[in-house]
Amino acid sequence: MVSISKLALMLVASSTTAAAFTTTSRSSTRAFTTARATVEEADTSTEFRLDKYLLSKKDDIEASLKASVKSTTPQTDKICESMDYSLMAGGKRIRPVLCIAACEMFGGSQEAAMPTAVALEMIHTMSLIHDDLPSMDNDDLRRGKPTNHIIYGEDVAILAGDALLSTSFQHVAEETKGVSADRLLDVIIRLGKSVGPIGLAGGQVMDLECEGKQGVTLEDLTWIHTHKTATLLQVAVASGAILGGASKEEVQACEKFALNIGLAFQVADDILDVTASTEDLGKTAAKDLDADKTTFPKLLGLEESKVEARRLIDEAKDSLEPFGAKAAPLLAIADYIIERSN
Ligand code: GRG
Repeated sequence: MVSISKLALMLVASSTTAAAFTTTSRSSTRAFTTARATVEEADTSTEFRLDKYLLSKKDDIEASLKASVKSTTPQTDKICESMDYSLMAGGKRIRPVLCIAACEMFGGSQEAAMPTAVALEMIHTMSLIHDDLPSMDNDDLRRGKPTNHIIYGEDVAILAGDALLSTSFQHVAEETKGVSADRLLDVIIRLGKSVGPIGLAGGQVMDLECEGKQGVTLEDLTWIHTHKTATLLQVAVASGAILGGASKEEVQACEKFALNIGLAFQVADDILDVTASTEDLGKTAAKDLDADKTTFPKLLGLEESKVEARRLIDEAKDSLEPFGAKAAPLLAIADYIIERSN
């Protein structure tokens, strides 16, 4: 059988132009606590304390997210409240942390990466708001809270997602300091691609088309999740690397790492959908079964999915070997991605 990571590499190569990739909960406290619990169990085998690392980033990320959406006139109070509601609803903040960790691996500062880290979380939050809409997954629970459209109505929820998306680009362009214009442009182009037809939107459309369909293959599933899930994690790591001053070859190594952790992230998500409770997940459990979706456990079986997730993470970690001890945060986050409980 062709491995998922090989399939993904082939699919990325065939669905993007050569320039595309080569030129180049319930509350946040709970999410970070979950990471601590997981890592403490693994503490005997690693000297790097991911729990401490995540906690050291948490306050700055949360504060930057909070400051990024502010109503400036009474007329914008409602849309900003709706944007803030979902952005500040908690979540693991994996994408911002990946971006900052990758930037720091190349000697860049957290400050240089933070506007992109915020933008990534805005884009991710937009995708969650839209994913939960009645016309998509039709869910009423996200991050342990009622979904955006349940609180603000479908019309405002759509617009809050749109506004988060456009604000994300404005935020990166306006707030990034101390980075050359060509590196910043590279980051903005990658962010744009990650949301379009060869990113979130394309992955979601293919996902909708496959819902309830028989004969969905591992290749179809890998295409969906490479674009719907892995791409944003890939951009998080690659952007951080670019902002930190990485060379083209170093960015490519980071992309390989991130594609594999992105796919493993989705395999873990599919596993959690059938093994974890709604309470633990902060979103409706067993949703994939109810919607008759093809998932990795459905195609591979639960145990084989766990083996595949571990294999993807091990392969991902190999890509960071050239960076030695400086890769410790990214390596630990990679393990956390498949050991997490929500
Ligand atoms: C409107 C242009 C446009 C695009 C949106 C709806 C959509 C298209 C795409 C769906 C993308 C999606 C929801 C993918 C699932 C990815 C995933 C596994 C999300 C869960 O991420 P976590 O676990 O969530 O990091 P938290 O809540 O911790 O942040």
